[in-house]
Amino acid sequence: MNFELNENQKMITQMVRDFAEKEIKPNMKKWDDEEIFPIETMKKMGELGLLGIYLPEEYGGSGFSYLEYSTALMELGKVCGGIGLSVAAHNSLCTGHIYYHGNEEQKKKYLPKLASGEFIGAWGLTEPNTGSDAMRMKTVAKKDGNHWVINGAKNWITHGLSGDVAVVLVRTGDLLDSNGITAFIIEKGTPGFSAVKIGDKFGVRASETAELIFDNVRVHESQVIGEVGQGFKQAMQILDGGRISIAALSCGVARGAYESAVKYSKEREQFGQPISNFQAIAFKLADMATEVEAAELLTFQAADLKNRKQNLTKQGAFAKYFASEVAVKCGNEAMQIMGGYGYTKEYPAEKFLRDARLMTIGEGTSEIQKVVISREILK
Ligand code: COS
Repeated sequence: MNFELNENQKMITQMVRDFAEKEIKPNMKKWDDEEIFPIETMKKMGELGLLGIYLPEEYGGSGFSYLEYSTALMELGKVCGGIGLSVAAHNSLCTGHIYYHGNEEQKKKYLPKLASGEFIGAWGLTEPNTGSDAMRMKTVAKKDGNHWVINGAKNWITHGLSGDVAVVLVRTGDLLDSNGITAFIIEKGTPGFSAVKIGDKFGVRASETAELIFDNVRVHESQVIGEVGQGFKQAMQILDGGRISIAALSCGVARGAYESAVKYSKEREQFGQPISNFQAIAFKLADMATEVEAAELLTFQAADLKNRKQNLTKQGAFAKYFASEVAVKCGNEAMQIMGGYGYTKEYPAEKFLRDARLMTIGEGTSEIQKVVISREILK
């Protein structure tokens, strides 16, 4: 066991930090205020290799592992949870689904474009009436010759509007049949396939969210990922990996909030001294520091299991559940330490708190993580 960052992780930390300083920090207030998804910034992250970070070089990727991927998200989360969420969803969900379950032809066709940022990826599982209960989805595909015809809708889809390609989970069998759901690759511009932006979000406002609509969308059978009927199980595996990315992002948000609280408490004076001198504040910082460190260790443990192709259902849920709750706690405590200033947009605490709140909801709520964990430990 080695708890040091490896050389690649150190290099990525510096690279993402430099990029964030130059490209994200100067613009992120505008993106957040106006709910702008900065697609050009995404493309630049593609040029840096952040959009295919764990893909092998043969598919245009950077050839790193989940440790480096997690490190990049931790660094992005310290700056902007919205940008981090877009990078996480692009890599883990759409790109990951094609990489782990697609055939060679699909991988060669889509992965280099997703890795370079030429294509932005979206992934659709959730529907307006099925969130945690994903299996009960209603979007349906019927076979018609060598095509499938899809009807229905998907909700809360990151990059639903700007995505050039989407992986979508659709019912092809009976309701509640775990072998009755299939994954399809659908390209933007396919007739009948449209999207509507979902606005007015509380946090992660620089990340685009939309509803996808399917109105007799004809998709060739060559766009099916893996076997017909295996989509639900593929999606569960993809979420196992995706939860590592949300955990990593949560660690970044938590650390960002913690570091801003440390800085503020050393500068802010009350009763004739910096407020960090008071145990009421110092103990809050001690709790935050301990929990951020524990969240990072859980995240790297899950990433290491993923790298070694071990089952990580339980550890991915541990990491996602714990890290996301720590992010909310750190955002909240940072705001408390900053008092009235923390309650304004001039100080960073409120954005960390708003961004953190999504982490306990997206890719499975904290309650769903506890369902997954309890099922695993009681098996
Ligand atoms: N990896 C591989 N297969 C898995 C799996 C995993 N992690 N989890 C479940 N499966 C398989 C099961 O083994 C089962 O297979 P069989 O029917 O052949 O036995 C099948 O999938 C159905 O699983 P299960 O019976 O557990 O399904 P449930 O309907 O009870 O749902 C939960 C399980 C609640 C865990 C699932 O619906 C879930 O994760 N919901 C949250 C969805 C979510 O995170 N949405 C957010 C998306 S935002 S991007």
